[in-house]
Amino acid sequence: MRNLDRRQFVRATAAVAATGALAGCSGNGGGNGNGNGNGNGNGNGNGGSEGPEARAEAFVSDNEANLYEGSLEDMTGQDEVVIATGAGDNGFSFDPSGVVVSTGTNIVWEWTGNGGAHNVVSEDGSDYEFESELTDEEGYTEDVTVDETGAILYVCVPHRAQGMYGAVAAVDG
Ligand SMILES: [Cu+2]
Repeated sequence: MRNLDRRQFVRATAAVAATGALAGCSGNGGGNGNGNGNGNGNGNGNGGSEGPEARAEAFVSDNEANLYEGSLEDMTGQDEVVIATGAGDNGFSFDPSGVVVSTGTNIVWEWTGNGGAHNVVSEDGSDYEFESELTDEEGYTEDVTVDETGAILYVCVPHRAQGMYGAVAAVDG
């Protein structure tokens, strides 16, 4: 599912009808207060000033994702990409944790059985939204096909504090 939500600002035009002079009596005019109180500053959804790769990189970098070493792994041109879920020495990693794929790729998270129970849950700002089962079953899989360009930004909720984050950037080609 692709989240196309884009914040729209509805401007309350204060149509003050100041022109009714001919009506003689009146005196009361446009008392309508503008009602747009949306002061939220969440910066996503602005028409692509930052592409999927930049957003994916920033996400795993900012969250200090385990096994992320400063650049996304290029796995473009593949029909399917498997991300080990429960990788690394202690089983608290996604491997690869940061990856670039082509649109149309099926992303498969495959549980290793290590590190306890994991899940894969999209975070704010992700263009794809999903939540997997929470399980420790070796060989369990979840998958998402990325049909459009965008970033998948996700976390394993139980191991957030251990740095179990990951990101996928889906690009054309
Ligand atoms: Cu986990």
